[in-house]
Amino acid sequence: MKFIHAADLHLDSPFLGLRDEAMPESLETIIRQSTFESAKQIFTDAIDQQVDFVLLAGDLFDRNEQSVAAKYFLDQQLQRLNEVNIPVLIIFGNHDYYAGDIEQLGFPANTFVFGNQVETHQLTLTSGETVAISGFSFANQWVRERMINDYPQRQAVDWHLGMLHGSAEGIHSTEGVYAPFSITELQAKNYDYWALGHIHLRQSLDEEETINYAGNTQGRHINESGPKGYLLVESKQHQLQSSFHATATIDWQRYLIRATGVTSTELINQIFAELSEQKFKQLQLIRIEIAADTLNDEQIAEINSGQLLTVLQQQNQTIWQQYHFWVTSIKLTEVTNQLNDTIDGRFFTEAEADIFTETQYKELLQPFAKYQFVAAEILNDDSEQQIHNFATQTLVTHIKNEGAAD
Ligand SMILES: [Mn+2]
Repeated sequence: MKFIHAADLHLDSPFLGLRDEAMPESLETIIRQSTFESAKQIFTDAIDQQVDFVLLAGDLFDRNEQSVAAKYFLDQQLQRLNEVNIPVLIIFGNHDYYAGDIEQLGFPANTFVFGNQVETHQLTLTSGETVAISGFSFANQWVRERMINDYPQRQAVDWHLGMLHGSAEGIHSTEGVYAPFSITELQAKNYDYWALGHIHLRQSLDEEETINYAGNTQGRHINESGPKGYLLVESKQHQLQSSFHATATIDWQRYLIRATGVTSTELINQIFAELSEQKFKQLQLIRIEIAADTLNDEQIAEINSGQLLTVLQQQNQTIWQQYHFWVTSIKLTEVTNQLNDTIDGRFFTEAEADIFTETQYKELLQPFAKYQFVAAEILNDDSEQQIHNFATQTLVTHIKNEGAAD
């Protein structure tokens, strides 16, 4: 038996937070196409590798109002596999929940979509082996029940696999808690493999690596960096072995700079010199992080006002195709040390603990959070840290200027 396990394709993700005036149109197109390109490679590999079947564990679409582009794309890809008789099994997740008639989706004959209750679909492989696959699709965005309770015990087949889009307890993630389960509950079913979806960071939950989150297929922001793709699962003497295959066309990364010059021109030149030296093979979307203690006040002000980024990106427009990188943002890091130097550190720490609470932060941003694309940008750990850094830096600048006036 050989199959592909992929999840969280998020086809046609809009990459809303990324667009700015400076970004060249051709780059924007590449980014916009990236979720499609990665998915297409997975289907191509399925054909080339002659897998027995493909499991797609939820969030195929980025949102439940599926774009025509995403639907058209998926239809085409399913059709490619239909032509070579490779079955595709789909569950829908919290982003692409579906409660309608599955027939209405118009998928080709090779495609099986699980309904909103846990059900088991059986396949017989060309080798004669029998495979049972249990799963369910989200009917709405908010499935909070322990759906794991409805999964049957292992059946009398050669292989029994589970597909589940949901949250493993004890795993930290920024994705919400849906259809929760424990590893013990999964193991109690005695299945041979669990194809999980929902958490975008690829990981195995057991030592044998048969309970896996495949992770998403294309990183969509700085917190989804690193290689993204699918798991190829193969049987060797009735043991299953999974291996990761990268398909994403774009990667994200933080790049730390310690400034060596004193002017903004020197800083910009340094950033380009260091990034060009990396000789990236794949397109990188880069967040520059500059150690604040290596900068002077003027440079800090030029970064905070966004001026440095604007000039940097204008330059970046002319070389991104040659060096395969685009700088999306510039942030300051290591700012608290400076603050401790300037005022009583203990006093600041106490005030900080009162003000920078998660509750305060969420309350402050709540009015904006009703727009889903805004919520996705601001209500995560990372932006909280950014705002924190920015506020700290602003405070440092103010205090320093106060001191200078005396
Ligand atoms: Mn997802």
